[in-house]
Amino acid sequence: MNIKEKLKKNIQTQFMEAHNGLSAKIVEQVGFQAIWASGLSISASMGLSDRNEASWSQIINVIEQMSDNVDIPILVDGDSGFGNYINVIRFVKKLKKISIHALCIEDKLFPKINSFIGENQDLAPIDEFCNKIKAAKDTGGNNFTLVARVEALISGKSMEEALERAEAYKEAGADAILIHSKKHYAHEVFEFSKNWNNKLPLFAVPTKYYKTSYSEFIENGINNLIWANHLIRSSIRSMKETAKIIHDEKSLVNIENKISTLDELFDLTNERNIEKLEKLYNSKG
Ligand code: SPV
Ligand code: MG
Repeated sequence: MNIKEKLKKNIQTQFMEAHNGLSAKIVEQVGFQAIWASGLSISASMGLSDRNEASWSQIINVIEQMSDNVDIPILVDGDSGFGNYINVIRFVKKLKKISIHALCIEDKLFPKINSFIGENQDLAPIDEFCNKIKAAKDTGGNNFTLVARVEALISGKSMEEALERAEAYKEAGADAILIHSKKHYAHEVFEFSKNWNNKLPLFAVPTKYYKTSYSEFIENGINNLIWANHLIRSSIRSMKETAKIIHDEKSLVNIENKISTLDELFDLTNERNIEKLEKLYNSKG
């Protein structure tokens, strides 16, 4: 089911972060029903900051690897739209060409800075951001989903401003609102939800308020959760540990049982399937 239908039917959905073809496959195999193509995680996997240091064509390249490898829908983190409405239009056109039909854009400036860095980041003027939403919607067409991300709370602005912005983005045609927060408990997200009163489906990103339970989100009217950076963070920890042990011990003895087997790797890369194809198309007689 695509993201638009899920939102229409109010289906509870967990969007798991992926940052390349391999992680996207793992997300799908584990059973998640949707992927968050995280700007932070994709940039990090390139060794780059989350400040639009990677060009959008580099991002498209990675997202295409994901799209090629999975059937579940992908919600793309489009940062602040990679520029103005013109860049948004081109980005949406490109997404459609690689079979991706859902985009999230945030109401910050270009280049953006990751929301967890610094305080009181500047926000985009409301009318300018609304024009980006309209441009994305007009370009995307009926099957395209546009999630408008409100950065007011995480940027130290008031609840009133967050609600005012969300209302404007709804009027501009957004299909859902992502309300971002870096508090350690979800109270401001829940307060937003209460005031918002189901006018559009809500997304939350519980990175900082990670102790809040799934059922609390559902009880508070938030059906869409984004686990935004947990695969890249787990791979960083794991790669560091493995590299350090091999470096220090000059041996694989204490590593072999801690890492995935080669068979697990070959499963993920469809090696067995290719062996079948070999028999069909590459036999010598
Ligand atoms: C991302 O995953 O890139 C996000 C979420 O935008 S956050 O890092 O929380 O801003
Ligand atoms: Mg991001």
